[in-house]
Amino acid sequence: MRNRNDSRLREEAGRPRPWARPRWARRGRRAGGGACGGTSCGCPGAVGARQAPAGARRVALVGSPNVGKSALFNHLTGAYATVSNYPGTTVEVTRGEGVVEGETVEVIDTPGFYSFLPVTEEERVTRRLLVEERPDLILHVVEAAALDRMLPLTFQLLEAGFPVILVLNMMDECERLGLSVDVDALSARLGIPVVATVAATGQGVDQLKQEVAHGGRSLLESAI
Ligand SMILES: Nc1nc2c(ncn2[C@@H]2O[C@H](COP(=O)(O)OP(=O)(O)O)[C@@H](O)[C@H]2O)c(=O)[nH]1
Ligand SMILES: [Mg+2]
Repeated sequence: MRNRNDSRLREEAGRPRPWARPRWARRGRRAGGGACGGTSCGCPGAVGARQAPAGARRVALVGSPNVGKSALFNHLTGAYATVSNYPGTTVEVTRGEGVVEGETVEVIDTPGFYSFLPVTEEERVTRRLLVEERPDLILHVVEAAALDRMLPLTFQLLEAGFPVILVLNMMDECERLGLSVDVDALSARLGIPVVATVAATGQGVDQLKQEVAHGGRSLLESAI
């Protein structure tokens, strides 16, 4: 016997569902996407309700839009991620857990950020997150071929007192353009670890994990 609601269901199946989250936002089993974005309502997706392992270091991926932050986030984290609106905003922040040399760390994929003088809502959220949550380590992700344009933010992050690892992503594009970067010289000049990656293939991710495990302080500490 046919259900009398069949035709209505068929009609609705073809319509876009405004409440449906994109597939990438739904991966993992933990609840995500708190509708309120608040911290005190008990909504499982709210930022304040996330369950990071007690004492886990927070590692934030920071940088301009489209430099490969989310691609690196996927390499650094496992199958579980939580997507939620930052409190009081409609801007989404993704969090996950990664394991580096046996240590579980919380990894945060922040919205696109050009500088500490924010223009967009996304930038304002990232600045708030950096100020309020004070991540233990920043992975400043830049497009290797546009290093000169993106390096000023590295200095701003260092001036703000964050331990920083500079991630030169999209090295494949850099090479395709016939450009090369002396990673060791850059690292020595800046006094911070610099890691070259191709997030599209995972190249350099193991080295990045090693640097994260060492806290990004190796060169700074040896310089003191
Ligand atoms: N060729 C190349 N493309 C990359 C690399 N990393 C990321 N991408 C691509 O660059 C685009 C932006 O990446 P995404 O991770 O969304 O950047 P985000 O905005 O910083 O999070 C996507 O199409 C990625 O597939 C890389 O190392 N090489
Ligand atoms: Mg992204």
